[in-house]
Amino acid sequence: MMRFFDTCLWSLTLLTCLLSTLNIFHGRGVMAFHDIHHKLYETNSVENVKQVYRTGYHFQPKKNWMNDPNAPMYYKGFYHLFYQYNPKGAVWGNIVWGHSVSKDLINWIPLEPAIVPSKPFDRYGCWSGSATILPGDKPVIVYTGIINEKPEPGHQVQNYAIPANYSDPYLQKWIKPDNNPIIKPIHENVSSFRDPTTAWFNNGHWKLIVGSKSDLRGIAYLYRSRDFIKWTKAKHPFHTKNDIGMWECPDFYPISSQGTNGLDTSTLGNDVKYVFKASLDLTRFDYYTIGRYNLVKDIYVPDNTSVDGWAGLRYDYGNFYASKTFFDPIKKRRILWGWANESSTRSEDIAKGWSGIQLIPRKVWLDHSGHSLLQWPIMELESLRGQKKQLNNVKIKKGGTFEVKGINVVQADIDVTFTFLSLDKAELYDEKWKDLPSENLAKSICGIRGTTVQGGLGPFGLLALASSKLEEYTPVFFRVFKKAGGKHKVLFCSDATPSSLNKNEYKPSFGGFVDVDLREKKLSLRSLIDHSVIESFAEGGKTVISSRVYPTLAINENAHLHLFNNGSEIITIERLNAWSIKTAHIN
Ligand SMILES: *[C@@H]1O[C@H](CO)[C@@H](O)[C@H](O)[C@H]1NC(C)=O
Ligand SMILES: *[C@@H]1O[C@H](CO)[C@@H](O)[C@H](O)[C@H]1NC(C)=O
Ligand SMILES: *[C@@H]1O[C@H](CO)[C@@H](O)[C@H](O)[C@H]1NC(C)=O
Ligand SMILES: *[C@@H]1O[C@H](CO)[C@@H](O)[C@H](O)[C@H]1NC(C)=O
Ligand SMILES: *[C@H]1O[C@@H](CO)[C@H](O)[C@@H](O)[C@@H]1NC(C)=O
Repeated sequence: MMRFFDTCLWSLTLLTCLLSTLNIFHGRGVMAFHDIHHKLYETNSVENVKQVYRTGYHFQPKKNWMNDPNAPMYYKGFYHLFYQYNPKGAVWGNIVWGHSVSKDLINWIPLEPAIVPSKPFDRYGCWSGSATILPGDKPVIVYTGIINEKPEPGHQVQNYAIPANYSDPYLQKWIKPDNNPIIKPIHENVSSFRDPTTAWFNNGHWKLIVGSKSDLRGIAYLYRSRDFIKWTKAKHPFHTKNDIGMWECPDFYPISSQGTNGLDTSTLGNDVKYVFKASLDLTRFDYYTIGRYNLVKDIYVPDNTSVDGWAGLRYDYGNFYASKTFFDPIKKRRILWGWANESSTRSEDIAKGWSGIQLIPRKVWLDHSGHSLLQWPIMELESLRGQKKQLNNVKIKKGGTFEVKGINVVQADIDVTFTFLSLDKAELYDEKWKDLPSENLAKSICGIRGTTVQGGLGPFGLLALASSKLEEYTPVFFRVFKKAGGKHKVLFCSDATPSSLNKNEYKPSFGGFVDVDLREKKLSLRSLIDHSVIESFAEGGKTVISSRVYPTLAINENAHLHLFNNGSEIITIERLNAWSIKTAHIN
């Protein structure tokens, strides 16, 4: 019964409390409760049911299902975010374009859905798309319309929409002209032909790409237009790769090889490299390569330093999909939006009345190696920082933990630098691991070793959303390995396995490697914690992992935050800055 009281003391409503109690004692989903007390659930508004997992500063609609971010842009003083939205429920379906605007990318004003099925060319759905700002500050959206439910998942075409009133900075009304669709599949697979990108301009043409596949070949088709209305398919795909599956939500943009500023999508130049990203339908991760744009052939060619395939670089090694970038002309940066789906069950999502969040927008730029990207939460987030806790030079021995107190640990921003005296104790990298599937190598090792197998240099890091007796916690940590030949390999994990006593949730041990020079004997970590999401950035954003977690005990005042070390090398918290993050005004 102790648990009952722990859980219930802070409870928003008795119902919330009963729901979590049922979870604890029966290890069953909320649905069990829902089944038995159907009436009770129905008479309560969504606002009262199971809202402990709603985020305080991550974007989400008031209720219902959300997936891909669409057409992010800046227009006349406002940032716009559109998103795939089901206005009728907490599961995927009835897709329209939800719409919100913001002055700072953190606080959002909700508007009416901007694009909804209404015409023959989008009657069965308005799926993902992108915005392009045409000369004269004229935004245009290109999106995928579903014209028939068959063949599954729907017959897809590309349409455009323009603002009804360019003087309205909210861009509330959009017109879908009758000369749509502007791009139709001819030889392409009609049910795998979607998600047009932002267009770029060169050689007298607008160009955009559409994601597709043929059998297992991922394909980005290139289309060209002089007037944005009449589009012609290029002879060669812009990029293609076999044995990979459908490319959803492709994204293509230039990136400066110097500095952290972003570039407008149409920028070409000597100091410019390019990023190509695809969301892989089969693995459900966003992969990117860094490469060149061959202007003669009008094709993208990844650098030989970028792995092009399932084992390639990911923006994020956790819950992160269908991302999209845009160029912010005000702060001259490129900003990345990504969707994090729920790791709870469908019936739990229905019971809580919502599903899906957008992660904090990230600034992206090229690492000085030129081989990978760096990502960092936009600086505007810092305006929500409240109470602060600082630590310096705290040493943690093997098996030790150190609790960070004095901030609101369920809505927090933690920035910490770990140091150690030597690399000598790093544990040996097991050569047998070469037999693990390469696209999931880091994740597998995080799962095999976790935090409970004690190591040499690591595991060390944070125990986020921890309950008082560590019945639940989400560790975010490093483990350093020594390979034959003396090279080191740094593993970064965000392990949802111990995060919740609820047995129904998806609790993966997400992981990625961090390409870092350890000569300074330092590793840094920043984590954004927000009730049911933990977004973690290793080494200034070289490797990022977002995890969705649903503790049953470690909620609100009952949650704790610890630093820990489970390796024989003593770890020093050289510096820790931690802040409570205030609740943003979101929709
Ligand atoms: C267009 O938007 C402006 C600014 O919001 C508004 O003043 C004007 O009335 C709108 N025009 C129409 C035709 O709705
Ligand atoms: C076309 O796409 C559909 C939907 O994913 C798939 O079932 C079908 O096999 C695809 N056809 C080819 C030739 O790839
Ligand atoms: C990779 O490409 C660079 C030039 O872009 C070239 O100098 C280098 O030899 C290539 N490496 C391999 C292994 O092909
Ligand atoms: C550290 O390792 C010990 C021994 O395996 C284990 O009991 C303990 O739970 C570990 N600590 C963490 C935070 O996982
Ligand atoms: C998010 O949910 C989990 C658990 O159901 C699935 O395993 C993932 O594939 C899914 N991710 C996406 C991008 O849909």
